[in-house]
Amino acid sequence: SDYSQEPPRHPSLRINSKACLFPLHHISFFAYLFPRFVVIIIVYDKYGDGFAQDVQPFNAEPHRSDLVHSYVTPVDLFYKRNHGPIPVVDDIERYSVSISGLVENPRRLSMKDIRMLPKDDVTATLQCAGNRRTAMSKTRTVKGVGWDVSALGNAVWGGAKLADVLELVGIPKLASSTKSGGKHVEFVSVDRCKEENGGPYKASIPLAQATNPQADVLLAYEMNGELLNRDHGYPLRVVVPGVIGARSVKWLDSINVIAEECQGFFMQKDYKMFPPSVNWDNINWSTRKPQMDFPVQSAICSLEDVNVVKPGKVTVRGYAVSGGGRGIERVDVSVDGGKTWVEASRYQKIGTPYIADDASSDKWAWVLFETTVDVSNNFDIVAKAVDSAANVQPENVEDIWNLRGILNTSWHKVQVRVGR
Ligand code: MTE
Ligand code: MO
Repeated sequence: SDYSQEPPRHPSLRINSKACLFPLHHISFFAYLFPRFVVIIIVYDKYGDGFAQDVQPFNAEPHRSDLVHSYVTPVDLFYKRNHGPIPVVDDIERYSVSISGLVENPRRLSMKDIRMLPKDDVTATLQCAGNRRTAMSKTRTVKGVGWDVSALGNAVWGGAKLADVLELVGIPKLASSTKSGGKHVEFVSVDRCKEENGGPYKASIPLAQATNPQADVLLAYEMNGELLNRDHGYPLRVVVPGVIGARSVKWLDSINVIAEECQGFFMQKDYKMFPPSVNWDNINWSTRKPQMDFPVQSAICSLEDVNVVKPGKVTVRGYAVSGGGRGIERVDVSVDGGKTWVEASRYQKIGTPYIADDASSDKWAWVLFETTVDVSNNFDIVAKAVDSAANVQPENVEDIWNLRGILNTSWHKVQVRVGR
């Protein structure tokens, strides 16, 4: 197959590249019509996420109603999040991943070497920390790509366990440090982004997680049983289950075992959770840790933000997922804006009830939920999930507002208006 070609992208994907607002080829036209507008655009870009890159980086999410048609999200519908142009790795014979840093036996692994290790299939939901950001920005402006509720997807990732890969360089399973003082595993990509001043995208996880076979961290070369395509990291990506998507580095180039966590932009100057009082004038990035586990989340996908329906039965269907391998214990649905609740049914395999922490449940994966409600007058439908550690979603987005607009896990509310 020709990997210089763009992979199949479902035509219904909503493209979120902020840049699309002002594609470069329109500027001369704008300049001609409204010279002042150009000044506005330039000021906008000073703060923006790369309008000058035209339609790069490519960011897209499916429509929410498409998301819950299947437990496993089809690859062409899966959200796509990039910080720079999508790289083309076409010479697979020459491709290799170097593993070095604070290790006994640094090595370079070819795809052949990686495929020789036992293959693992892990069903895991990947969720962008910015999922549901658009709703958060309605309270107070935040900085970042606007997402509805679909900046996540559930896939079956196939690849080698990172714990097995690290054994090849002399790091045993369940190690929390190496002899030479390595405590973190850094993943460096092939792609280049402006936030790293033209350097590669990178992130790290603790060595203890990387070497724990139960943590299921993968170097994945398959997605839903197909060869990983280049939107999702061909030829090889990291998948860190239960953790915000930003740590699952695509187009892996090298692995460094290091003493301190990765000092890259996306670990140190982004993807951190700040309290609502912190703004761009008083922010001190070093006061917070990089976000890792995802908190409990859910959203209604069978309804829009505002719906006009006929009186009668309405199906409420959506997803619920938590980080850190915490399963979903319960999903509550309210038709009176959160005064009273009913419990929705949950499933992972269609037709089979989901039981949290059942040996057959996919602990890194979402559950879909469904319930039917009677609609006779106007009301708000709300969903909230409870995870296996009894964590509950917060009610109000105001309480968790943060300047980067991450981790909006507030109760998901939609309006239903009765029409004829
Ligand atoms: N890896 C690289 N190399 N470059 C990136 O821009 N984006 C990250 C992560 N890995 C990114 C990356 C973010 S923020 C997310 S949410 C996921 O990839 C998105 O993965 P997907 O595009 O396969 O859905
Ligand atoms: Mo993300």
